[in-house]
Amino acid sequence: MKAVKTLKNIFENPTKQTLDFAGCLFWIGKMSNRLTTYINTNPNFIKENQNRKTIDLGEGSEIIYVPRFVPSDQSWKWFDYLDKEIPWVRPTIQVYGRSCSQPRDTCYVASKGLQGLRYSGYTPHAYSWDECPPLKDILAAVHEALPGSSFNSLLLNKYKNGSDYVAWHADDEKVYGPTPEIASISFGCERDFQLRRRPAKNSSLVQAAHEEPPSKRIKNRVSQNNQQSFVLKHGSLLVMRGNTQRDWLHSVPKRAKADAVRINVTFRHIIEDKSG
Ligand SMILES: O=C(O)CCC(=O)C(=O)O
Ligand SMILES: [Mn+2]
Repeated sequence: MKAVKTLKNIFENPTKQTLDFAGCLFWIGKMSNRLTTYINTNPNFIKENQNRKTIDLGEGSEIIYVPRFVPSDQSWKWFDYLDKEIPWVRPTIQVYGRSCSQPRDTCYVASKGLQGLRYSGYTPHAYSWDECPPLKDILAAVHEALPGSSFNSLLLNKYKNGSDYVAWHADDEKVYGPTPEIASISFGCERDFQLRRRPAKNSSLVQAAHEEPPSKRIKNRVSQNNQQSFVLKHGSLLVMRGNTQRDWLHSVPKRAKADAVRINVTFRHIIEDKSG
């Protein structure tokens, strides 16, 4: 009863301290609302607070992995859009001189006026960003997370189940320049993403191995430094940068247990063709 009387008194005859305290509470409430809105809408903030891992692969190669880059609900909305609305194709490609069906669906989007992309004997049709508006939102989120990036093209992949895959390769096409940054977001079924170092005859690492005593050489051979593996989660972001395409290969291997669709969007920057 006494407490009720005291509260009544405070409301009816507020002192300056009481008013300051109330103002302070109001301000904290307002800031906390703003913070909640910011966290929910700003992917960059999400990135900074969602366990962003940077993996130094050595010799100027680097991977960034953010397991929960896009919140799950938003990721499912984008998954549904991509699954239903993208004009997927399964092209015929050339591998070691033989024609075969690419073991996953694909689509290509690029800004106007860029030089065309060609890989494995296949030249994909370039759709425009305006033909697939949600891709512009995903692109904006990636740009915000990676200051200084300026992606102007996008290769999309759809793996219908664990029998679809991408074989060991590097995205080292000339159009991407010598040290491309490639940002990849995954939606849907989790899949393994593997990296392995390319054998480089003249690399300083190989030379160093030769100079080491035999005991150390054996240790190096069994170490995992030449391989990396990630489970690419729904809504995750993986970035390859620096010399990764020069010195490493990557793949998404077949997985019998992967029984659902995975969609992957990989943003890249195509350099301007100054030759003509
Ligand atoms: O699906 C992935 O995560 C990788 C795809 C890929 O390496 C590529 O499209 O070049
Ligand atoms: Mn690739």
